[in-house]
Amino acid sequence: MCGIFGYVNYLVEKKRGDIIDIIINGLKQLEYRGYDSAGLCIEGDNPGELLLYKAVGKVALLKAKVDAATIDKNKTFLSHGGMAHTRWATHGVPSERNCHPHRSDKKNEFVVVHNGMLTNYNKIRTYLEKHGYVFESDTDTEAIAKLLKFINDAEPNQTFDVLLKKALAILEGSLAVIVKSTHFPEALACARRGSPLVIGIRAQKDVKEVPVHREDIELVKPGEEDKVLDAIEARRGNSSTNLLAAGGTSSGNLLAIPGATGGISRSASQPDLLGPDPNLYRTKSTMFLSEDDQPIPIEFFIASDASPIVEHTKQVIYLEDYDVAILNDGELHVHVAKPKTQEEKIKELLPSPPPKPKPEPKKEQVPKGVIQTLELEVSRIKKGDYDHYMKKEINEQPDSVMDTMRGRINFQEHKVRLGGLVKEMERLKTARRMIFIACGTSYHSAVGTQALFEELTELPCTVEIASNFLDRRAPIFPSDVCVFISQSGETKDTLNALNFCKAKGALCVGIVNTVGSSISIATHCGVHVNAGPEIGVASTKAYTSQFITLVMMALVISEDNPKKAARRREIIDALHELPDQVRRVLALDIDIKTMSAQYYPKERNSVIIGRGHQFATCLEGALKIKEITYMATDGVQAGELKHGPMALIEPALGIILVMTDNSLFPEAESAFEQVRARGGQPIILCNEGDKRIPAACTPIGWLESLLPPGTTLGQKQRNDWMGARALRIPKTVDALEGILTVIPLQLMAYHIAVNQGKDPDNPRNLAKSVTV
Ligand code: UD2
Ligand code: GLU
Repeated sequence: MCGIFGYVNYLVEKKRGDIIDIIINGLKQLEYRGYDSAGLCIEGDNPGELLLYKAVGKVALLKAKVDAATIDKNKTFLSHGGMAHTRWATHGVPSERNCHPHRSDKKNEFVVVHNGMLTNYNKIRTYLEKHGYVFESDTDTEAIAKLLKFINDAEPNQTFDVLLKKALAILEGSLAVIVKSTHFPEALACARRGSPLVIGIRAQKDVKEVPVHREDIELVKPGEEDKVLDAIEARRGNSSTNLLAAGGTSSGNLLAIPGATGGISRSASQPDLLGPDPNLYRTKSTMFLSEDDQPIPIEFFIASDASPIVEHTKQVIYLEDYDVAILNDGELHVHVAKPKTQEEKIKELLPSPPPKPKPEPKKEQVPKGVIQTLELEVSRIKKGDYDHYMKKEINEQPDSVMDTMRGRINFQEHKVRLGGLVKEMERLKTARRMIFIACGTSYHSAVGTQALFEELTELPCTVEIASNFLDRRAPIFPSDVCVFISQSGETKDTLNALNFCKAKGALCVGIVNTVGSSISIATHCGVHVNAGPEIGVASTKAYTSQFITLVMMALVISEDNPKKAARRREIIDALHELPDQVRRVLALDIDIKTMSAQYYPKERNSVIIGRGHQFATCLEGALKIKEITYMATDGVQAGELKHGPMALIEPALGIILVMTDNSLFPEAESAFEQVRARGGQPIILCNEGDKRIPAACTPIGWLESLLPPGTTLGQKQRNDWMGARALRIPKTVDALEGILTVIPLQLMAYHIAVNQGKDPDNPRNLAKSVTV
């Protein structure tokens, strides 16, 4: 995740210094999205000239660099387009070399800022390098700039939107981009697929809608990049016309965009710009003209979220996935460049049904192309619809778990590839034992995957708390693999343990979220978990991503063992389902909120009980509750109940019992009986549809939803149901249950803290990364 900001003024005279201020101020407000490095692109003194500035670290350092630059800050521009980026590295360490904007060549023919991750950029890079394109950074982003130039070199004179759409069809992964080009000196192009982008509009006239063009595209199939690039290369020198606009839709042309109209015109008003789809929301091209048909002065603000835009304008348009927006000559045109879904393709083959009346758009749906008015406060926008970063990050998990697996798992072929481990695979596969070393939440991710490592690698696997490991100066040998897990990659105890193990000759592997962090650099090899920046002090999405990374690592190390093939397949299939299942778990939020209020109106000691794969969830859930609610909470191994913790059980104790559907269910059931026999009133965490869960374990919210409209449960009935409740989550393979079972506990901790008036983002006495 990173922040991108763009600013365009058209017929609004601005000094260069003012333009820089607008862009830098905008970028500063996006710094929470990443601050590895910052960069800026503005127009130079000569037509088509672009100036780039870059600095490692925060936006303030970029500002200092631009302030010191010998450029005329008083030069005025009637029209100008500039853009900037604050980076959270995913590809290539934080450094000036990897800082955005990235360019196609020394002449800056195409300059790009990008938020997201491309998974096939290496293939594109290799191809382009073979064809003489010289890369200057280690980033994935640079491939976009080089690819645009490659397409343009092969077929010059294409419109900006067509060029961008062709590049997007080849690129795989997530992106939000802004592109500037010397070939389109007055234009700025942006596109979104998977990462957010919003455009603010400030004009002297009330612009209510913008033109939308629909063009279907065919995405290049994975593995066919070279074929498509060859096809483009073959056109080099052949034609100076735009094959696409000329209707080149031969089946061999994977980039064909049937019905494309060739994009926007460089003149301000051209009536026939709209794409061929008659059902799309339409606007008149006069929308950017005054009553006497003159172009209106206008400014556009493009950003990763609306927070830096609201101070300039409240009129915004949110781009959707597959949108390409072209800002040119004071106009904004949105091109919807979408691949057809299987369903749409099938529909086309069927005889057309009688036309249905067009459904009214739902109240909350904004028709495409319509400009919305922001009514939110800035602080709210940064956190999206959430009051706290913690809640936002919990809710980001369907995406973050996907990002962790992106480009690493081939679900069709049941193959996992962790690029970061390839060079040490031999040592990993021949290790004598594996030791996982970490602190806090990261430690729990190792506890949660220890059993799977033991099962798949058939090696002794131990899990260590870094400080305790160091206290003991435990024996370490060159045949050991030591795995260091840390969200920030800066955790001091973990780093010290790493130095200790390195000195003993062990292979040191890092599992970190932050590219370029000390642990990432000091380890021999490792895997970035790619969960995106985590701001909430209590780790949530980093935990589930660490968990998945460790699962993938176990799958990779055991790939040669035929005895494990079926199990590996089962797990890979289950990983495929995971993002959607995470979404379903998040839908329990309302029940969890109600339960938290009923169960924890005020402070109450708690235990979370489970066993097997679930023990890590108990530890991590208890840590979440401790961290942000300050209630004494313990994660208890169900097998240990009778060896002490049972003494705590009484009606006043908060109890959460994990009873998921796996081979240890009978043991969990026995723990339930023991707890109930002593008056305990547990909340049960179990699987959807599991009929063995006692009938009384039903969430009140669900029960109430069954009542006739207008009726509610009486207090007595409520109390009767209070004894035990169940939260039902989707079923997955046992080794992955910990990812789904932890989420209700993250939500529970969050709601308890909020109910009790505590700030979950700033728990007392804690800091995000412990570097001392
Ligand atoms: C890497 C590259 C990516 C691209 C891709 C091609 C980065 C951040 N990622 O993504 O640019 O080349 O490969 O497939 O540049 N590492 C450590 N310790 C750690 C974490 C990582 O040494 O704690 C090393 C790792 O061994 C590798 C590099 O950092 O050499 C990148 O790791 P990754 O997990 O980002 O690797 P991958 O293949 O997903
Ligand atoms: N993948 C790009 C990079 O590493 C963009 C990352 C971001 O979204 O900040 O530079």
